[in-house]
Amino acid sequence: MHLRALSRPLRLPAAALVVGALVATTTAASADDPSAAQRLSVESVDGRVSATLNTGPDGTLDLTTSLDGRPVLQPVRLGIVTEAADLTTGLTFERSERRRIQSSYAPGGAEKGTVSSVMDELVAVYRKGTAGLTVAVRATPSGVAFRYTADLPGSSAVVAEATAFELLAGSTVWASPYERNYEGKPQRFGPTELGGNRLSMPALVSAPDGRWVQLTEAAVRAGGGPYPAVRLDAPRGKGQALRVALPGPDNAVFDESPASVRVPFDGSLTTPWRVIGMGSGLDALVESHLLTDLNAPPAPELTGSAANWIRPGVSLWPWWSNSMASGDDYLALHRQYVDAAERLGLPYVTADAGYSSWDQLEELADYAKARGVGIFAWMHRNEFRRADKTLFDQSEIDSAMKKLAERGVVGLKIDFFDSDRADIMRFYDRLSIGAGRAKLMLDFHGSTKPGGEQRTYPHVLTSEGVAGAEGYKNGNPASARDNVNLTLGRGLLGSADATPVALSLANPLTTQAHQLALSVAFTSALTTLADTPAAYETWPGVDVLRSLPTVWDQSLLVDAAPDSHAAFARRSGQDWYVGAITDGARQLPVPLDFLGSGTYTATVYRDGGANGQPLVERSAVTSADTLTLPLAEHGGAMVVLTPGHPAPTPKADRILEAESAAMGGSARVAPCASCSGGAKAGYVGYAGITFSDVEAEGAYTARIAYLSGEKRRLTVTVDGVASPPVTPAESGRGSGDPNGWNVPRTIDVPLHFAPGKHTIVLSGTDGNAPDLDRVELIRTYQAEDAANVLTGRATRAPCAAAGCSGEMVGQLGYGASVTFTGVTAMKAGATTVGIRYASAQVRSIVVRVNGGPERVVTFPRTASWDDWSLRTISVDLVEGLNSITLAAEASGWAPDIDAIDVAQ
Ligand SMILES: [Ca+2]
Ligand SMILES: [Ca+2]
Repeated sequence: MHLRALSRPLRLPAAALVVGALVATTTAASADDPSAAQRLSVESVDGRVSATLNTGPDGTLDLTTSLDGRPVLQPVRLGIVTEAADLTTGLTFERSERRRIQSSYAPGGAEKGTVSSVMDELVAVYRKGTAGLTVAVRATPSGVAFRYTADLPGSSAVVAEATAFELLAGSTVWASPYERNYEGKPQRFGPTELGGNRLSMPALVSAPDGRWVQLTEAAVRAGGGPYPAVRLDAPRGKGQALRVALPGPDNAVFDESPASVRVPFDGSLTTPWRVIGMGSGLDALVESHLLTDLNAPPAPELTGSAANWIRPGVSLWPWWSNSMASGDDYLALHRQYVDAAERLGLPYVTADAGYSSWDQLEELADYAKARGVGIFAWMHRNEFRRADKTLFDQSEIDSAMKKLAERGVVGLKIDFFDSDRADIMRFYDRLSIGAGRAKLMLDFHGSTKPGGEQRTYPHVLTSEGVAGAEGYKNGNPASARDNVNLTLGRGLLGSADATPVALSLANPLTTQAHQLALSVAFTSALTTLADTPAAYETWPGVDVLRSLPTVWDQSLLVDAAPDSHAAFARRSGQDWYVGAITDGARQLPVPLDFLGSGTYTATVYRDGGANGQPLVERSAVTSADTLTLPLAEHGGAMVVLTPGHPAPTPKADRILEAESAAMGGSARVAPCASCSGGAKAGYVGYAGITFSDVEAEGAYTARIAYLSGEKRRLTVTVDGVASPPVTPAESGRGSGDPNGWNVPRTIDVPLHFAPGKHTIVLSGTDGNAPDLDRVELIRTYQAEDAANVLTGRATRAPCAAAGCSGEMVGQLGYGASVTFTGVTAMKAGATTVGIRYASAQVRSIVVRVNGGPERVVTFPRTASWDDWSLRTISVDLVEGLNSITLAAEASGWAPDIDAIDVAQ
């Protein structure tokens, strides 16, 4: 149900309203006796929360609220001021009605399942001359919400809102100083410290008796209004009051039209909901669904099977850890991330600023789509603005969204809203509608806070409005304490694109386990990971990143206190994830009474591993157990609880750690928190580092993980024979960036080994080499190998082009095939196989492993028959020898094949 303005005599629908598969019911309205209208009360269904509208002798209005019979705030001053009428005083009661609104609904965002909601509503209509003010108040077990509707003849404008939350004496507040992009850090304001501050919502209030209040707003950027998002101002010397303030001229950065706090309307205007969340503990605020309760249900085309294109998930994101490449470098870098997303089983890559054109985005989207990866494309909000700098209307937005969807991207990250003005709230609404029509998911950046709009627009997976990892790039990173307060503040409003798990840091303010825990402590239906694939792929926490849920069936608070620590337990299916973060060191008990019956395996990622990396521990637990997590200062822990026992962790087994090599010349081992093993070799000069007695035979790709804040050449020598030197791209965030020495990237170098044991040296070519983390040896099997079996018209042919080695196998048509007979697996199980191919047309290959079932894999087009690319698939191998057959379909053609890479 979405309540419209109640400017006319009330006609409230009484019948059940079917919304998709979910049902909302509204009881018949009943009217109050006007003679008893100085005090109108409404109570929540469980009787714990009540709210009373009081009319003062001078026609002022206030709202008293209570939890369990005791107030959590002083009376809330009500009213709004319009140009035509001051609706804060001189109001006379006209009529009221009340009803119960019950619904079961899908909450959207990072929450799945069904929420049951019961809200008891009181609607009171007041008059002042020809003007009307309607106040709707809802009491729910999670707190109280209210909103205004102003009715005036003709056109007018709201110029101020009188709403003021007066706190109980002795209350403490946590809130961020107001910033248009909501990237402030929450601060603590003691009882005498509030005056003179301008704060962002939400404000978290600790009442002197230990109960908790959350002050925020709901249904701001979806429907209604248009009305601005608001902040809370604490007047000087007025005790502890937080007054709702409309955004001022400093918010007029967007469409560059004249700045004003005016909120114009014609006839009738309904504000967003003002929300007073309440709880005897912080857990009640964590478990509340009050914000989504107050939003409208989605349109039918955004529900059920019609909405199966809305797919929450994890995204890899090059922007944070790389200097943004442009042109071909941009494409090459993003292709690497797509390949890594495919290897890690992650659904998305976020392509941030730096692409040269929408054509390039389309090329990337094509490349990604063929690998089962979706692209979120960054867009400046000005893409949706006319040449005269006014905002697109709905049809212009619909048209732009359609064109973007045709480029093959799955979603947009729209940036730089930087305004809370009413027209911008309506702009968010239009963008959400347009994206829904084009089947594009959204991520709002530089944005206002959410207020439960995820229910109306489930395809808006996340929004920023939070001090995330980008603070490390702009020199203002969030501390451990900031993160604690953010997860208990902004985090409770819904999906927050905080871009967690930042590892490649010269001066981290938190531990790596803390960074990992942020991926659970914050929720985000699109979870964008900050760091590089090279940092993650051999990191002790990689397994949890591979399978990280981004939507949750249930969320509980384990324990928390602002400024100190916060621990959340979230359920996905039968699995539970605990994310705990802390400022000071502590032993945190986690009673596991939320678990189901039977034994679970607890995998704990905690502080205390070598070189700052997380320590991983496994144990069998039941719901009767309590885990005690040792959290370091600025630390944290993640616990994954799965029924039964997990399979052993698959691991690439041919990894040569640089820190285990013999150090030559000036080379020496250095700690590196985002490197495998937590260490690297630095100061690698001409003498290099040497790996001895490496058993290998045949062709390999050496995937070398390196770190380098500047361009340096590297030579790889096998048994005294040097390969051509390579020049890896700089790692880090710009040329000469000192952080480049903490950001691992990889480069592939082909190597060939005769039978036996070998000596491999990595050294500087003409000075020092990059710092070296590791070498992963990936076995390469050439298609043209004499041991392979070719059938039909398949033919070996030379391939001189770059990216192809030796010969290739072509003419794969009409069932012709090449069978790689000697593929050796060190262990059984799912294995990543890369197929090096060229195909100027989109073609398919029929893949068969060990004579088993056929699987048809489509290969994207390459630029020409001399342009070679890699397509990665996962196949099940047996331990020892395997055969892999790549065949053309019976009546079609397959790409030319150079070789396959087997990553074990
Ligand atoms: Ca290493
Ligand atoms: Ca070849």
